[in-house]
Amino acid sequence: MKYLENIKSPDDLKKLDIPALKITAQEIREKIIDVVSKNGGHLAPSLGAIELTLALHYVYDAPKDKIIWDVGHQAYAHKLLTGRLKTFDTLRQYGGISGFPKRAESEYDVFGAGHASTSISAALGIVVARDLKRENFKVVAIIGDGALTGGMALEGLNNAGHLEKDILIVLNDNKMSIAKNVGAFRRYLTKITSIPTYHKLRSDVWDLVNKLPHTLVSKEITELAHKIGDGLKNLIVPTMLFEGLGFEYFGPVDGHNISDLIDIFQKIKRIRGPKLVHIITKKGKGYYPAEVDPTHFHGLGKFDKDTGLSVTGKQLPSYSKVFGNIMIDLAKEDKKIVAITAAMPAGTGLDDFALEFPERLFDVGIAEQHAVTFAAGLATEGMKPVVVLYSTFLQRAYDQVIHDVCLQNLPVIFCIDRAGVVGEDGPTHHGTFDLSYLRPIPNMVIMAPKDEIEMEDMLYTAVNYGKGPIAIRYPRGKVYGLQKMKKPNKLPIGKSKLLKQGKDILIIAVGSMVYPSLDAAKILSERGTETAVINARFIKPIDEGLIKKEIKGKKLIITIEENTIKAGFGTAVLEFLQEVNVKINTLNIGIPDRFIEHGNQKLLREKLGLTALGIVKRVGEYLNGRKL
Ligand SMILES: Cc1ncc(C[n+]2csc(CCOP(=O)(O)OP(=O)(O)O)c2C)c(N)n1
Repeated sequence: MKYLENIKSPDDLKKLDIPALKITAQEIREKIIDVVSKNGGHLAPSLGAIELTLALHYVYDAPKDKIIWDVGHQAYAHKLLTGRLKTFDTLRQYGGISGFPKRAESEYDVFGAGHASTSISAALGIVVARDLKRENFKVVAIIGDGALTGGMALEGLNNAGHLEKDILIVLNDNKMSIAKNVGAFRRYLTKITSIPTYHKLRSDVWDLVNKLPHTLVSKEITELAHKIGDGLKNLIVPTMLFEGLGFEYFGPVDGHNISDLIDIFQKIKRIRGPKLVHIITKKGKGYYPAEVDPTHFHGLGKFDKDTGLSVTGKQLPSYSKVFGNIMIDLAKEDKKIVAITAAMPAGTGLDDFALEFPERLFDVGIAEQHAVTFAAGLATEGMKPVVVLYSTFLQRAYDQVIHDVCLQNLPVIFCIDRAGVVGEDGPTHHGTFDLSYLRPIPNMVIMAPKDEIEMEDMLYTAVNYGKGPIAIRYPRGKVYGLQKMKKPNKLPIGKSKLLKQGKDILIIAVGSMVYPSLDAAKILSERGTETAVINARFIKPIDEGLIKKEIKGKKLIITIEENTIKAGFGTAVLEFLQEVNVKINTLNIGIPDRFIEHGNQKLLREKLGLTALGIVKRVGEYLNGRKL
């Protein structure tokens, strides 16, 4: 390493010339590939944003100037240039640095991220605060073409164009979301990147303006340049969306050409008002396997950096994959089934479904809110819409779930992937709230399967339910590898299943916690505490009949769920016990009332006590602490 190791802060970067910056870019690339190959992470987005990051930190003066990342999965170079080279090896590991910008981690991480489409709104808030406080610094929001498909980004653009404040938005356009980016916006971006004549003429005009001394760039001259630009534009392009919204549009610029990027940022720094620079980048830039397959290398686990091949353990499929296969089987039988994904066909296991039923798979972009209301519309016409979202991203569409689906009691099927702790992506991505946020909504039915066979039964039940909204939540990770022996069964709504009898204590377990509970019950029973286990299956409605029957004579009722302990399944059981006025010892196990850090999924579950031994320990502590 020639330059990178001497860059302690962006100030050190400013001493380098263009050839040195190019070498630094290469060093950053190598470091990122090396660490991500060992720790997993978001490789392709970060590789595509290296030159952009160098140019931004070269021209702007962070942390005084504020650089705000969207999603933040492309910010590895930013971390390396802002004092985190030494800790970068710990990326995404428990106790190590986060895979996303995190305010607590660095003063350079101005705004935490993980979910898409937030950067413009956050940056605009900072801009308005700056102006109200009469402070003087620059604010830059970076957003990808994928994240721009999110409604919130458009709300931010709308507001920023209206307020006419001094803000720069960098649109990092690599034509990719995680999958290929889709939508009318995408089409528009392609259109404007393919009219070079206009952009060339236009940038000549701006070049001229920029050649004038700073003091001479008056409002009048800027306006004149606008007018010339507009005249050219009207000759060549019918509409310019960003300009129509009040942004000065610059670009398209080659996002891997450091000197061009520095040049344009230096010029733009002198122009006040809302500006948007459109840069064109290649996802995975500089690492051949990632350039060829940017979707796979978007975010991945360990891999061999020489070959690009994943280093995988046991070859069991994931819940998402099994889910996708079940969807195909069900859709073959039932033409009304359609699937909706918000920019995640591969992550949700729907990529094969997309091949099999291209006209029945709707990738709506990063638009969870729209996905839900779009599904509601489909349901009013008798279709069977299956909305497949990660638990953490469904949070975005809460009002749509309540107002558009549940209030109208529409039969939308929610398949909620990545429920529970997800691992290295950390608190922005853990799916630890869905049971709590869905449970209070009237009409909603919520299920959680203990394994892949039950997931099939639940999906079959859901698509044949038809009476209203119904949700299935399942975890990130591999299935158990069980043999499918039968056709799927329709489950009676709200019925749990007693899996093991025992006279002393009762565990009622939800989804991913059922097998650990059975193991715990075995250990407890061997130690003399006979433990019964119920597989809850339904979080709403709960099986009041079975609970009432099975609590009889028990010394302790335990609930366990991979969800926050607040307002989750355990609370539902407590509410029921209170309703029927039963006084009994209860222990609710789940995720404590705090945001859970990043780290290996298995390790996190161990630390949270969401394992068989964890359950045994908690029960032991409880029994020792109380006289039952
Ligand atoms: C609200 C939300 N939905 C979905 C995701 C999952 N996600 C992470 S990155 C990404 C694609 C972002 O594409 P883009 O903004 O173009 O950045 P790129 O990865 O191409 O650099 C998606 C869909 C998310 N982070 N947030």
